[in-house]
Amino acid sequence: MLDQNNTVTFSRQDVQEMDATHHLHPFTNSQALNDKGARVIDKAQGIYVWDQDGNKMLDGMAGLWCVNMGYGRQELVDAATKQMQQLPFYNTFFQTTHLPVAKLAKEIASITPEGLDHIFFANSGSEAIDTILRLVRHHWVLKEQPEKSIIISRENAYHGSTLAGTSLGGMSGMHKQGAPLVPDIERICQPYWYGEAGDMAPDEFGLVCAQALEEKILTLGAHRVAAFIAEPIQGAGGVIVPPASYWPEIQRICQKYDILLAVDEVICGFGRTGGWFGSDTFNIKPDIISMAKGLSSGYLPIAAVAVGKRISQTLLAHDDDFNHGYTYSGHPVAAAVALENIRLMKQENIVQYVKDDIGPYFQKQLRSVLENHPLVGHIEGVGLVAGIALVKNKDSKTFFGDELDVGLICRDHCFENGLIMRAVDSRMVLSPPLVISHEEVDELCEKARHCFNLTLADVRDK
Ligand code: PXG
Repeated sequence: MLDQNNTVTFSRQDVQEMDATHHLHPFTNSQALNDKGARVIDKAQGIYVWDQDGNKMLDGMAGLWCVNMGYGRQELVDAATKQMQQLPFYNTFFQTTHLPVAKLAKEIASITPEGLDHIFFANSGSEAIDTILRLVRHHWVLKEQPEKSIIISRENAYHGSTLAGTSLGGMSGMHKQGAPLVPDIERICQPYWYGEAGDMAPDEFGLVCAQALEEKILTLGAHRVAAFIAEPIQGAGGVIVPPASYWPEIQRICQKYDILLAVDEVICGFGRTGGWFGSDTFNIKPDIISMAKGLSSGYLPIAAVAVGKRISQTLLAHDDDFNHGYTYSGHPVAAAVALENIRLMKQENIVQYVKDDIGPYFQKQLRSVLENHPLVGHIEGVGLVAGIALVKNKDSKTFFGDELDVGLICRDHCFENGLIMRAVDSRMVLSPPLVISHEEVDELCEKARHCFNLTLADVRDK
């Protein structure tokens, strides 16, 4: 079709047809999607997105946990344009560098936890995780302890979907596909207090879960364990916030047995929890961290691994190559956008805003508007991330059975009623742009309550 200016326009049906015929979506049942037709997202501004039918939706997920500074930031567009004109691409492999990547490495080193002052670049969180896996194992080989190769992670963790990410993650649905997985990976329980603690108090349960790491290390032998990897708060697992006792005990155990502590900051990084990193919020002292998503507010793909002194000194002490890297490691345009994104975050004092102002307000409003709803069993969260457990009976803490996907029912009501919320089984999760205002938080909570009512009407007698 042609519009008045003789340019080709596409209807929603055109887009859906091309999509159904040729596009394989991530984490999607393509058959079911093609019967229904994908929702076509057309434009975005601030914390809102519009579909091609003109429906406006409050994006309670910041895209996919990433558009931290909100949509439509002209400064980020300008940074990309300028860098594309100056130098659209050059690699960083063969003893070359460029200003944006060098500046970004310095900038990241200045905001990461103490000692993490060498930065390796990648394009996605999954690639950053692969980098961590290879780097920590390589570290122990260089230290002449090659038998220290096992990495311990957690059930229900998400560390991306490359083979290393899938293997380190704790998602059983992923493990079944594309196996065999990477060897020498072991898992321990997750610190999911509301769902799995029984009668234990939060701090008691936090200690039990952390001590599962010690038991695992003792079973395997500390001389065989390279690292422990975990997200500060599990994101894709349903926003699981560990009890306060958990991280200090994990830290103690890693120190005691000389195990590297790798922290996956792909969701928690860049202000989400009210610190630059989740490690700041939980007072974790990691040896290595991954970051992606919020690094560029999702405007371009870029990820990084910040490497602490223990590992970087080992690497730098050896006169040899680290044989690892991606064509687009430190892509100049993505680096320029990330730099501008961090500059904007600082200029707008966004981390402080999440910590002292909008984060506490969001957590308070969620509880005051939603906690007494019959479907809501528990709300947990920190800063601008939250998970809401939907239950069949909140007094007896009875969960819905597998035959009823309450999360998907709720997610569909949200989409139909102008709110984007993600469902992780029966948990609804929220991670809105960090620039959200007080009025927008109120709107989000009211919309969520309305959608919970619609969901309740659907599931009441089931
Ligand atoms: N680590 C963590 C903690 C993540 O949340 C990755 C690594 C991988 O990043 P990339 O950029 O390779 O996707 C992630 C990504 C969801 C969802 O449905 C979550 C993620 C990605 C896609 C979907 O919640 N997190």
